[in-house]
Amino acid sequence: MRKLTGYGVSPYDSLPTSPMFTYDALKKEDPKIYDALMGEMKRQKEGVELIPSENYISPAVLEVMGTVFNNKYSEGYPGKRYYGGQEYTDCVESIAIERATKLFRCEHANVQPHAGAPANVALYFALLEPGDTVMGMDLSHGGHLTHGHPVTYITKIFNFVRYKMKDVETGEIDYDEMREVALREKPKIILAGFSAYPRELDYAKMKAIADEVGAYTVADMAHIAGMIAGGALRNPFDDGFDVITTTTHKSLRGPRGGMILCRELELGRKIDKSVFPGFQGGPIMQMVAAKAVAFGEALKPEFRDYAHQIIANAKHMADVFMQSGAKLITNGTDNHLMMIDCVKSWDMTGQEAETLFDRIGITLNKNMIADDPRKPMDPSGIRFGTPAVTTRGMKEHDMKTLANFMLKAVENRGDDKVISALHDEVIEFCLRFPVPGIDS
Ligand code: DSN
Repeated sequence: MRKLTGYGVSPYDSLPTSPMFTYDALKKEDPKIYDALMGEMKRQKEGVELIPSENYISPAVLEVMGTVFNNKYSEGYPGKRYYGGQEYTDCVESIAIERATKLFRCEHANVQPHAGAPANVALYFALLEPGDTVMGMDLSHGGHLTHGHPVTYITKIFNFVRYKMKDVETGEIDYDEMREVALREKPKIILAGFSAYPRELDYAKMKAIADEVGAYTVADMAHIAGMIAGGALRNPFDDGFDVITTTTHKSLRGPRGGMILCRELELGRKIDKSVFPGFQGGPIMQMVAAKAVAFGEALKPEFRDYAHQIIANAKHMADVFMQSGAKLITNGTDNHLMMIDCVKSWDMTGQEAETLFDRIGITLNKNMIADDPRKPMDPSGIRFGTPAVTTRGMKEHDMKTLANFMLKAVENRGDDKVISALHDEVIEFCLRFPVPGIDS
């Protein structure tokens, strides 16, 4: 951990802050928090962010998050609020809804969920009765905690059944097994979506199975929302899916938050009631405003280029690792996600690899791999992805440079001198790529 010097003296005073954000008021009022902020800004500038669920928001999104929209309570929805003084909050929420529905080609959007997990919980309560069944991807094959991990409270209320990959070498889902389980268990929701799965799903096949058993189709597209918005990956609504849930801060490059989209307005009314008053209180209006700004950015043509470049970068990086002999889970990627079996590839654990890459300024996360014999706090794999580095303007040849930094670190893991020199090289490399919100 870096040492902060405490009151009034920041070790990061020399850091050039953004021309837009001086943080003068913060520095005067609370030097300890100012110091921590300066440290985080330096970390983000000098490091490589490969955590696939992270990104850098634009100066405009960042700017609106720190505004007086924070001061307003707005329970309800535009035109139907429980407090007065809503002319401007109604304006920003209506714009966010309009842009979200345009971006994802659907009839209804609820932009109030505070994050992805609350969005999923509100969704379950909107569509299910206690005891009803949801069928989602097996957690050990890339699914998400909110898709029914036993540690979550929703599993006390709803029943969760699983589908898996048929072949972990290709990542192909076992759609025959999915159909068998669906016919037997009669789920009310068939859930597509993942947080650690590098391949595309066949939404049409899932929709056909759901139709056979009368289930709703829901896609939790938190990881790939940006690529869907930018036309680089398939939109589940095009295959007739009923609902999409997502976070807004991953590849979609908005503020931290969640959102629920419905293909048809009628289902949207159920979702609205479930989000408020069913589950949440007042929306966090500065985040709703920031969502509106981010969706506006995602509607621009340059966002399409960004979405395609994320995937091009990931594919290139995956190839470099595979050519080096590293074992990538599913032997490649269709989206932004890559996972390496570190035990097989480098004779080290996922935790050891995460710590090693931290030492050279490359941030990623340890992760369970399919049917991992190890435990979540010390799993066999690492997970990483390209949305954040692509935002910084890195292209395919830069992915090769990054992969080579990582491979050199693995090769020289026992040599502190090489690791330290490599860290210097990573910093030098990073400083060539501006960070939105810090450098502009
Ligand atoms: N924490 C997010 C991720 O990293 O994928 C998902 O919840």
